[in-house]
Amino acid sequence: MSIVMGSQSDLDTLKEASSVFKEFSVPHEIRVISAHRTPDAARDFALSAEDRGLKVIIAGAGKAAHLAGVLASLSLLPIIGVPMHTSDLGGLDSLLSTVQMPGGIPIATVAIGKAGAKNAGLLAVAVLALEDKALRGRLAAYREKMTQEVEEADRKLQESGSPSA
Ligand code: RP5
Repeated sequence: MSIVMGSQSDLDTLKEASSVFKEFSVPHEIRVISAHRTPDAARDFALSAEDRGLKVIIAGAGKAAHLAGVLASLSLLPIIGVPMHTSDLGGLDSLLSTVQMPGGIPIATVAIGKAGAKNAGLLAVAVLALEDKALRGRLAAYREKMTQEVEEADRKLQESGSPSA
């Protein structure tokens, strides 16, 4: 599993994906590779990814975010794109650059920013879980815990007395 980002400045966001992998004990690497600033490294990374045993690549980038698209153009591995939040356009620039791929070269694009990075991690876990029963069990338990937390929050709210209509 690999998490790649276009700049060191993306790390705070992509840490969310790394946290998910740590929670599920999924081994992973974290790389800074830019489609624009280090195009040769991006190409080498994509062409060697499958031979290195990677199964899914998470690629996060911002602004004219071409990293996920470039990797997807050079690798058959599933690529999950995380659009970074940006100061100028709020991440809409990153989102459109990542999601609007031409037919034939797909990227599974998630939400802008930290929620997207977290979901990228969970989506990658779901892909791995297709062939790993133990991991699938941990994913099911994760979902169940979330469900219980929402039910518990609702129960407490009802006990404290909901406002009358
Ligand atoms: C993109 O430009 C990076 O992915 C980052 O989100 C954005 C800004 O990069 P820095 O100028 O902070 O290196 O390529």
